[in-house]
Amino acid sequence: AKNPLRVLVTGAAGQIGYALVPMIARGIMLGPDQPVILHMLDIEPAAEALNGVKMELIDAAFPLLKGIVATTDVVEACKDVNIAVMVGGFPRKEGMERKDVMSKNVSIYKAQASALEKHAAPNCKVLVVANPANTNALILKEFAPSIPAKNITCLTRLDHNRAMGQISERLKVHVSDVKNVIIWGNHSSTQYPDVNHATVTTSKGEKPVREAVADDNWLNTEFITTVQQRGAAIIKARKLSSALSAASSACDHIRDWVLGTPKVEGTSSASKFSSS
Ligand code: NAX
Repeated sequence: AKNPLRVLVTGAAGQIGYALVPMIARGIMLGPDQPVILHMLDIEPAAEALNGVKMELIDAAFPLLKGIVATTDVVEACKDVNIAVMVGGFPRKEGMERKDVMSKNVSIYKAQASALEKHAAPNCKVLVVANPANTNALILKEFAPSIPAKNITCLTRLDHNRAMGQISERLKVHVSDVKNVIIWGNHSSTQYPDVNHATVTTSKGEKPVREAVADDNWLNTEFITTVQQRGAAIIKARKLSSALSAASSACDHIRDWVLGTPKVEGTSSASKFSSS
């Protein structure tokens, strides 16, 4: 049997955390034969809620879940982790300026970077989900210089999956038949979902997406804005931001990174260098 991997989720008492931790414990992130130990970090005001999540994880009796560390102590949370999914952060609140959110997150990410730097397992892989994701990843890289830069990434896979979802809906094909979509740029409304290399498999074989859609106007306008503004559409509908899709995409991101992608399929992952 494989040794368990330690997976850190920060902000684990939040919305995305609540969707993400059971996916990890079920083997969706690292595979059905990979035992895991979950490390969950949140802040003091959320400590009780965090303990509630821990109770539910115990109650779910996951066969792959070999241990749970639920804590508000960043050092304890980072100890020996192999994978770190950084979901916690300070959200932008009404009346706050972008620079205020930035400076709050700079201090959070500085502290968490130092803890990972000192206490994480060598070769720890980091995925930043919390916005501004690219900036938070950059701060993490600056303050955790011993973690190889290539091990620090942030989430664009949700945008990638959203783009594939729109093509699949439009062409009435299954999403797994759409391949090689690319997301360029930041996780924000300035991103460019690129279907120029994408293909779709239908009963008549494989075709470029542009040819199959046969509507450049839609691909160049509505398709792009729908993907760019999907997050806002979810908030409008749910009165809460994307959570299950974000959690699922975070699993896709790590799974493809650790276990590899099928030969012919592309994926999207942002690094701190792709800024807007
Ligand atoms: P929630 O507000 O539900 O959860 C955030 C959690 O983080 C809370 O439990 C909070 O107590 C905790 N937290 C705050 N400061 C912390 C700290 N210093 N250390 C540890 N935990 C801390 O937000 P949720 O909906 O889960 O979203 C989390 C983040 O994901 C947000 O920044 C959001 O903007 C970002 N998103 C990024 C996406 C992407 O594709 N890159 C998409 C989804 C999501 O909007």
